[in-house]
Amino acid sequence: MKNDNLIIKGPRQPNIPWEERPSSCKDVLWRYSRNPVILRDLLPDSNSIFNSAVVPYGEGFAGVFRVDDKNRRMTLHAGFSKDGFKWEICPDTIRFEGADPEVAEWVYGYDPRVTFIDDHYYVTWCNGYHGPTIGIAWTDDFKTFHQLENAFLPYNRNGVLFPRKIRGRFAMLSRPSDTGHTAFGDIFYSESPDMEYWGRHRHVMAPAPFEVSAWQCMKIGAGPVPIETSEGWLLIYHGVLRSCNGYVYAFGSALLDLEEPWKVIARSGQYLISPREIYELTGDVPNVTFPCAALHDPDTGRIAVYYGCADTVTGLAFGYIPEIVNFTKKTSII
Ligand code: BMA
Repeated sequence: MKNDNLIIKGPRQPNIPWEERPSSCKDVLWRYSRNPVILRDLLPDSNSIFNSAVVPYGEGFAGVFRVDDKNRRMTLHAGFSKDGFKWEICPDTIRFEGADPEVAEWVYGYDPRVTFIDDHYYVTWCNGYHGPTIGIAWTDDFKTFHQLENAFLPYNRNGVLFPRKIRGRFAMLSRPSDTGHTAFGDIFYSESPDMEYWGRHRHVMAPAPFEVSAWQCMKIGAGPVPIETSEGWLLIYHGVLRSCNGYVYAFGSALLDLEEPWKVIARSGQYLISPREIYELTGDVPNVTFPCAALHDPDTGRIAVYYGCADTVTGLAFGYIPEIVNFTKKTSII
């Protein structure tokens, strides 16, 4: 591993899913040889399982999964795994408790993220309330989920919490948008004293100019929970290219200032992963790689990224954080 001086924060996780880089591979991230790791029909009624979030939990891992059912409704399910490869996903949808009745009515939910902050697991997801916005709930056991207020007015997507308070407040990235598959989208930063009232909004990043980095030229959105390093918050984010044959979703990386995360230190001009394998190129929505979670081990620098493939199945990719940090700086377009 290069960049031996990098300090990576977070609890030790020597048991994250892992496979070494194949000798033939020169890429910064490499795919799990047995992808997809979660198949579309893991549940009897599932049409697809993708864009999902996992975290270390107990002796193994837990997560919140985006399951589109055979009515093609977008639902959220809890799941558990001993090794991060083989998942047991609960057949019943998550029932959120405790919210004000006005926001508690379930319409749809998708693209969850899970963040452990202080002593709770917080779930954020794209929540239907007169259009998509960011729902928030917390859980301690992935059985009972306590729903809070939606963070923002619609329309908003890709709400991702930082894993600790910043300058004394909860912090979140999000992507204001509109009701459809918009042809625009910048990442913003917001903070909250209590997980309910969000403000002090700051602009983080806009899509890149087409001639500079085309994979991220139409819209961008935060992916997994940012990882704290001595060089800044490592953010993996998706970007969209509009091709003559439709949208292409790839992902790359950025480094954000630790105390003022709306300040971008570096931003990869190259993608880390772009659709290439058959399960990324073909499915309900072709040409989509969409990361929503990553597990990492600070001691070894290993990272395992979970990403949705073609809006149908879930894939895993592996890498070393110091190499991703170097790549971000080396290919930076800032
Ligand atoms: C985005 C979201 C994602 C989806 C992607 C590609 O706008 O809806 O859930 O993976 O489009 O269809």
